[in-house]
Amino acid sequence: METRQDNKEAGQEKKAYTADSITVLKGLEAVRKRPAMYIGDIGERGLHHLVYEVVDNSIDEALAGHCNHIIVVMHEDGSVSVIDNGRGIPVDMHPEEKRPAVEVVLTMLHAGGKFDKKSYKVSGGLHGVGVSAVNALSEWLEVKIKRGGNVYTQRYERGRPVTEVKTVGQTDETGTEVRFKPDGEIFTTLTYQYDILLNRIRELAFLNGGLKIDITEEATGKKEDFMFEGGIKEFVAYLNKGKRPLHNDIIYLTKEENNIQIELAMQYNDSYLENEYSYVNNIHTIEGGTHVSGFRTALTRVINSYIKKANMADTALSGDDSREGLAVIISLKVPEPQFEGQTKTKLGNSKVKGIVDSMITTSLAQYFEEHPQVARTITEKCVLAAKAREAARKARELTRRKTALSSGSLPGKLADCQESDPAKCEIFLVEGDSAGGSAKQGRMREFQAILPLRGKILNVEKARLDKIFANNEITTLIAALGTGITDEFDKTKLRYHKIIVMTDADVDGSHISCLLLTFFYRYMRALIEAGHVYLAQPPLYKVKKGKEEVYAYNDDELKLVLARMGNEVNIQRYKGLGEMNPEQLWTTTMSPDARKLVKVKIEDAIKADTMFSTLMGDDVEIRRDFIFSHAKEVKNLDI
Ligand code: 0RA
Repeated sequence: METRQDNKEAGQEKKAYTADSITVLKGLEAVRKRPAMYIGDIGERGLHHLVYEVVDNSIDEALAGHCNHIIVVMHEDGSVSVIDNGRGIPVDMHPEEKRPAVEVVLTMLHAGGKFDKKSYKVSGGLHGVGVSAVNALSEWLEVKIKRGGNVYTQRYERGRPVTEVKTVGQTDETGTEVRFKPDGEIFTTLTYQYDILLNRIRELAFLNGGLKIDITEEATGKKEDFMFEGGIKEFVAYLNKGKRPLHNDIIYLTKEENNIQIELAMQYNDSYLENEYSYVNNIHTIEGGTHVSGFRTALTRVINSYIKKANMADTALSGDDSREGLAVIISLKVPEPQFEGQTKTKLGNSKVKGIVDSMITTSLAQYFEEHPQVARTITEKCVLAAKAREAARKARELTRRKTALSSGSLPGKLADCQESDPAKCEIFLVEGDSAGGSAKQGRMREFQAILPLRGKILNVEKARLDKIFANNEITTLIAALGTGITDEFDKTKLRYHKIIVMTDADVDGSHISCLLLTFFYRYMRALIEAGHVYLAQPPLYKVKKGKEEVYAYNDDELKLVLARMGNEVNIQRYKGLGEMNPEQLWTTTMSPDARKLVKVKIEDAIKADTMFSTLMGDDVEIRRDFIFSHAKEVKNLDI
């Protein structure tokens, strides 16, 4: 094992191998041994997380008021630079550690906490592990600091310093530049995706109004810079882009109380679904939490009290009614956030609910008073939503009598399985009647059910409940699954514990998968959370040589197969499931022994949903990338 002393061969001054530095190495060693514990995973997500971690440090510097520009550069060698114009990490001797402060910051876990500035850092969990974790997981890392008139550099390899802190020049600027190359010994993929970084950077720029963030990809010359003077107000405008806002003014409320900073921006549009994004310390709280429930309670209360005062309705509105067509961003800065839930993205601090509730109640009521026209428009929309909900309930009762939503009889198109224990049952949602036919012939009827879905499925983003209940494909699906939806939804009635979406590996197929995921996310979210929803992975190619037939599920696999089988092979590219006969469909895609399934995670569903909302618009390419990039993810394979 390489030690600090070994470095003297590389021209380094010999340093005492003190107890302290042993502790340091042990800390970084722990990160290298269990990287997933520190950065989530060692795949694409963890890889990108390294960048966020370094950017977070620069954002902290910005939050402290010392930095207004951050630059992210994706280099051709696979390394990434994060450059800021903050104060620069201190380089003077750390009195206790007897090493330059920068070395302490880069080699000690949570060293940031030793300085006064990390009050908004997240303790544990996803973020806030510190730049030292990035250092530990990098093949190399170089830091360049401009501070006190000088330019300093230092290099690390796999977390260990391999040079001293050197003075390399003079400057009158200040700032920090961290360039690192993720370690191939740790990560299963080393390729950064411009779009993934871009989306997070845009989000960070929205959340930190006035901060300029640039991103450049050297290999392609792609470049984008963001600066939103209006912060989350502009975020809401962005969410409502392409929709028709009901009022021009974007409501913006902010307050600081008990060291908790609350910021909220909202605007209604004429659609039927809500777009609610919540953040705590710049972390997307996907699962919501106390801040979100505080906001929702307050919003419903203020709207109901307005409606009552104005005599606009006889009965009180539900929370759903008050949020129909609402685009809202809630962003909090909380000193010691507790994150809970499956993905550790649910805020747990109980006192936050009351603080947010009372802050929103007071300021929104005041806003309504000062903007009577806006208040009127919003509350009228909510009253309409309540009426529509009532109409939907009636439509649903009608549908129920007509189809068999709850009578226990199943739709005719469904080829059900014989097994009655849901835990052993699977249902394949298959695109098109012809593939549906093959699937019916190829399946194991003991435990596999087939539901062919024809044509375009209703985009639930654009439809109100009464329309949803009038859509054949959707009602069939609901009837087959057995759970019901909305207030009737009952997870325990689920008839199949594996719901497998099986579509062609083309643009239309991705589109249908996304629509289905959007539907599950909006109306059967608990099924995704419980891990019941999967994407089937049909092969893209069949390679034949003589009698040998091999399937390849993506281009990388095809390359491997071709390398092994050599020349004179016959390659068939599958354009759709329909090109496979029942037996091939079984062996490649349906048989539990051979198939690859990707379990849909809540974030995936959110992404699918978002694509139909606004963040990605109607860009088919991105949708396809989404499905295909997930098809490559190996770690969630359930074979
Ligand atoms: C410790 C103390 C100070 C600043 C920083 C760390 C710091 C860290 C990073 C990481 C990326 N960019 C950064 N910028 C600053 C305070 C320094 C002072 O008091 O002058």
